[in-house]
Amino acid sequence: MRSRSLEHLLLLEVRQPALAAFRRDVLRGLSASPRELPCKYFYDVAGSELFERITTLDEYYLTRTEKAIMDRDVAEIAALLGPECLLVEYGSGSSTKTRLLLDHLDAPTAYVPIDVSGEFLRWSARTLERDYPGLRVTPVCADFTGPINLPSMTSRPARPVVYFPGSTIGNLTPPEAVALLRRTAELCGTGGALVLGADLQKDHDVLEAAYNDRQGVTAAFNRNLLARINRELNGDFSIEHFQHRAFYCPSFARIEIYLQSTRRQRVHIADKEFLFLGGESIRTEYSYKYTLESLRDLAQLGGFKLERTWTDNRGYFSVNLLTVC
Ligand code: SAH
Ligand code: AVI
Repeated sequence: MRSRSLEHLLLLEVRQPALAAFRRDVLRGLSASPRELPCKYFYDVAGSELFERITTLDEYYLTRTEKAIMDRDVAEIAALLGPECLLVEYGSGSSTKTRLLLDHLDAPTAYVPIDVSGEFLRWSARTLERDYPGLRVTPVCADFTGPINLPSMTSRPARPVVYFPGSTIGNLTPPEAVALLRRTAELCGTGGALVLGADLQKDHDVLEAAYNDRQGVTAAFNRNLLARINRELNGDFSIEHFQHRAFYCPSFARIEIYLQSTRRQRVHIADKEFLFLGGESIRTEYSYKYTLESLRDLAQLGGFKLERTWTDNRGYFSVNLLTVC
């Protein structure tokens, strides 16, 4: 009983600064012109579960295609990574594709999944620990765009290999992606490696369908951000009066996702009031689409060399092995 309430106090201590940062970022983003909200806040438990449903949709080819590449090529990828690496994953979510890597890696020293969605992360880590009894799993609830302190857990010097699947890199702007790669190169050290999943440019209709599914799951995922603000920050968004909009912008090679106000309305959060005109939008996400060329440039700017790329036969998605220069 006593240890449960201690755990509760510890969780509160972790959550208070996170809640303050959420409030600060939301107020700042809604005061900006044009309005925007950081996409990392999609992922509370409800958001992570909605994302898992997205991965199963007919239109959302990304997860299926990346998994098919991994199914086919994981043995080769794991052999190139070598023995006894410390596997770190950015934006691990349900860690589903990670299992393929773990099944093939030669004696990984530990697995460190990093994700902002704390409760979902702890659940995924527990499930993985149960299924891989010999593996040390140390979840870290953190923003991978900030400083990353790896837990020290082995007496031998760790050789970190970073796994960053799902094309979550695409949710960063190119300068943010370069900055993340530079910090990752530092974390891995010379000879270190990054396995990066990145979605590729393709027919615009295929791209737009993936973010406008017929069942409306992506719309629910997008709107959940407003529900989360209502729940955690005591906001009063009238969620049914915001509609999901997603389209491909070829000049930036990115899907842009918005919540558009369907009428003139006022919203209150903390002690602030925001007036939305009919048709006014909040940008909630970018999802950049790469080419093999732009991936090579990104790798180089980020302090890596693009060693190998594996793609599916339609050229929809890529899994890339980058090594620190
Ligand atoms: N890797 C999984 C999940 C991708 S969804 C897959 O390939 O299917 C994106 C994941 O990244 C979510 O779990 C989300 O919570 C996490 N995430 C998004 N932005 C993040 C950030 N800035 N720092 C840490 N985790 C983040
Ligand atoms: C996590 N990330 C790569 C997804 C994407 O495709 O950009 C998030 C997403 N947004 C809407 N649908 C899926």
